[in-house]
Amino acid sequence: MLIQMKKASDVLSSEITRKSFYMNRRKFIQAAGAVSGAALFPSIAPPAFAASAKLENVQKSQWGGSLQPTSLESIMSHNNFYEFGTGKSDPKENAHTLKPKPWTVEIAGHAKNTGRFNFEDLVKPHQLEERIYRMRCVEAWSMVIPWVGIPLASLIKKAEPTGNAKYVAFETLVDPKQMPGQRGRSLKWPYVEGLRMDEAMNPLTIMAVGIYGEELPNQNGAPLRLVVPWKYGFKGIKSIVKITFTEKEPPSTWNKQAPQEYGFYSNVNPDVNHRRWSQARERPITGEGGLAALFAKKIDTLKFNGYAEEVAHLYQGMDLKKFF
Ligand SMILES: Nc1nc2c(c(=O)[nH]1)N[C@H]1C(S)=C(S)[C@@H](COP(=O)(O)O)O[C@H]1N2
Ligand SMILES: [Mo]
Repeated sequence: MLIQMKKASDVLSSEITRKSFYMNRRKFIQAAGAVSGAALFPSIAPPAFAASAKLENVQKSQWGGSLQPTSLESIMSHNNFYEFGTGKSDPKENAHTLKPKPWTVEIAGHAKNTGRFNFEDLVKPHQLEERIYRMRCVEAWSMVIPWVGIPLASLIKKAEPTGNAKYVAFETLVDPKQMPGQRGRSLKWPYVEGLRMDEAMNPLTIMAVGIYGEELPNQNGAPLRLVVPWKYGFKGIKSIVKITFTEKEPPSTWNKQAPQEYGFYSNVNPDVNHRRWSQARERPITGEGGLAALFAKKIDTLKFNGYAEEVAHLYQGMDLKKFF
């Protein structure tokens, strides 16, 4: 998200290593840790790059097989997560203080099966799937991310919402000890987001628990975050602790922050510009190296981020310039 225009250096700083290099380095760190204790190697084992756990029994899906995923290094290095600072590299530097285990999620509001659930109990009944999605940030950069997650629809069905449930609201953890950015007032805490029920039930919408076949890195929203690929990235709320079924449209953080710039819907739309910049094109971040990324050719942004076939029907008859 953006209060000011992005600097070119923001992109440059994230393009350092390719995935293969990163993987090898991590294997080395694991080996070093196993033999002699990682503490002996503090300079090569920053906490943000600690090994995460492989996810078992992940099914491939029909989505995104032809897209070329962004390098894991870039996905983990160029983030928006204001709970850890407002800079793109702040989450990588600071998110090691987040403790995603143990984790509980409260289900509340208009549903039969409300209560507080262990993260594992919430996720276990559902089939994990890989979904390779293009993600488009409102700042006009994009990445292709191989998520692992479960359809939000299957989680919602388990909760058994009542007829009064018209929207789903989400909240991120509030704990300034774990999230140092919350000691400041860059945003109002908790970070909150929401979807209309039919958006939440759309098969494209997932709750992500992993990337590249492993548990989510902290900076990407461990242990559980929302992914809505036809909307701008800021709808993808991270480190969720509460899901509430509501009758009224719930508040969303960036809409509260700057209502003239960010609407509730936030669908990717090249025809509706941000008040301060065009949304017609985007710069894909690939992870192919610093200068290459900086001078990477922009591509046209597609309506609904390329997922019009799956979701355009949700907005039939709505004026998308008004409901932006
Ligand atoms: N809790 C929380 N969730 C958040 C944000 C945030 O600051 N706090 N930033 C959003 C924005 S603006 C984007 S673009 C995406 C970035 O996700 P990524 O860092 O995993 O690519 O997370 C979104 N979810
Ligand atoms: Mo964003």
